[in-house]
Amino acid sequence: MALRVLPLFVLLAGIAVAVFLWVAVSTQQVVCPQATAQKRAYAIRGRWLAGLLVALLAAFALSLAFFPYISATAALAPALRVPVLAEQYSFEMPAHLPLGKPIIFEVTSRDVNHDFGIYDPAGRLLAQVQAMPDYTNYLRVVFHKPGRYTARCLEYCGIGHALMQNTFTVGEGQ
Ligand SMILES: [Cu+2]
Repeated sequence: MALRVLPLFVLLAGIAVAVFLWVAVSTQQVVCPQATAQKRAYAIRGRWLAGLLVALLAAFALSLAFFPYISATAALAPALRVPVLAEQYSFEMPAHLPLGKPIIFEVTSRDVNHDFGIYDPAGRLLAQVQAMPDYTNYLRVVFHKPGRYTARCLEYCGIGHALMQNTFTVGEGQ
């Protein structure tokens, strides 16, 4: 077995040594002076950087319209402002809200930290925000379906937390 492997090893080792020798001999002469190579490399790097900057600026400009904060800010102006006051263990808020209009809930708390979570008529969580004492959080919502919605507290706030909820209707007119 060892005798059959030996010729193959010698052949492969010979090829490897030949490659090393070829590289060593062929790089004896300086093909390009160091200063010239460096200058050329810096020029290539400069062009790559310029290309990259152009590509990034183009991507930034093209994606600016999809930036979420801009649409959110633009939508703030014409909205109906609805104050919500959370307290142990209820929410003080209107019983009826309009359909299809932007609403900004101004959510705060009278006592401890609560959470104002809005569930649609199918029981899915639509939006939520913290209700904090001495601080107002703004929650923008547009209701697209009429029906009975439920606001639930989503942060443990005391012994009655599990019962802390309120319902309101969404429909035409307000
Ligand atoms: Cu709670």
